[in-house]
Amino acid sequence: MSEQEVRQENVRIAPVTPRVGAVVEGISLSGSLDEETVQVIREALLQHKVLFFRGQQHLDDAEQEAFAASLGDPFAHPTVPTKEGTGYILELDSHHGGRANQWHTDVTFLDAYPKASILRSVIIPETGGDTVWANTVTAYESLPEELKTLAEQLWALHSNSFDYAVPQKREGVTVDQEREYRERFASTLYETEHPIVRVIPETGEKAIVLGSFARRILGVSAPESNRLYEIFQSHVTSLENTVRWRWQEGDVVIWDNRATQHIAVNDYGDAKRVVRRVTLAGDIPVSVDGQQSRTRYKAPIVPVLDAKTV
Ligand SMILES: O=C(O)CCC(=O)C(=O)O
Ligand SMILES: [Fe+2]
Repeated sequence: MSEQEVRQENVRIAPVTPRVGAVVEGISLSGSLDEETVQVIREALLQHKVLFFRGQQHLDDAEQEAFAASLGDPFAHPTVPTKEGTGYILELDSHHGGRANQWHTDVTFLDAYPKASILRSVIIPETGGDTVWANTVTAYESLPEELKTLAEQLWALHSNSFDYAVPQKREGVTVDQEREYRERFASTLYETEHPIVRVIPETGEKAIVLGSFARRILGVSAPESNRLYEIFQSHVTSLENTVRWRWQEGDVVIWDNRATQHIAVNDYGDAKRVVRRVTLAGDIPVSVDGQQSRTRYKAPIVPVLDAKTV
């Protein structure tokens, strides 16, 4: 056991990298964990930001939801219907366009976006389909002081809109699958302003809030917005701030969605990959100077998409 590993009765928490991610052994996840064990998970999540649990094949959809309910308040995706027969499960199936192959934090187009996500692997390709997480707190901390000060003053507009004019042919995804996915995802359009740096209430840590739902940095021109985005986002995706997970079926990963971004590597062609997620309700982010995020716009939209645009 390395010095960093922690033993709590039968529970072992071993960091995967110094900055982000830890493997948790000795907990069989369910809806009937005692409060002490749930507290161990909560504290480990605050510390490591991403927790990996192997061998949780015993979980079915209902038990994943029950576990989620013991950790927080399950929260259904605002636009994508939950899997049939479940209250909260979002299924991502590679054969139906479900490939999260851009860096993002879940659902940041809402003001109170989820606090945590719990992802269970169901079908995993023989090779490929890893997921990478980045610690957005260490990303903030890695900025030079001058850029920290700048980031703390900036806000960004986040939206779930797709840019239908931009061709986005994803490997392994047919035109019909892309259409089906986009139509569901953006059935209601949201636009929300978040500070680029939020303060996490429990720890006081500062985290960068960007990722692929961030459309524009406010108060600067579009080219300036693009350049500034690149500067801050490059600290998020810097390899030092990331951890990459090679999935096995039955794995469960929990991430602090306020302190991370993630991306599912789209390197497995048309192989089948299915993962199921439950998110937990979060609170409205607060900037370093105490202002809250705000939703500016919310309306149903009729998507316009034809085969030429995909
Ligand atoms: O497919 C994955 O590994 C990640 C999917 C994702 O972005 C999510 O569940 O929030
Ligand atoms: Fe995600």
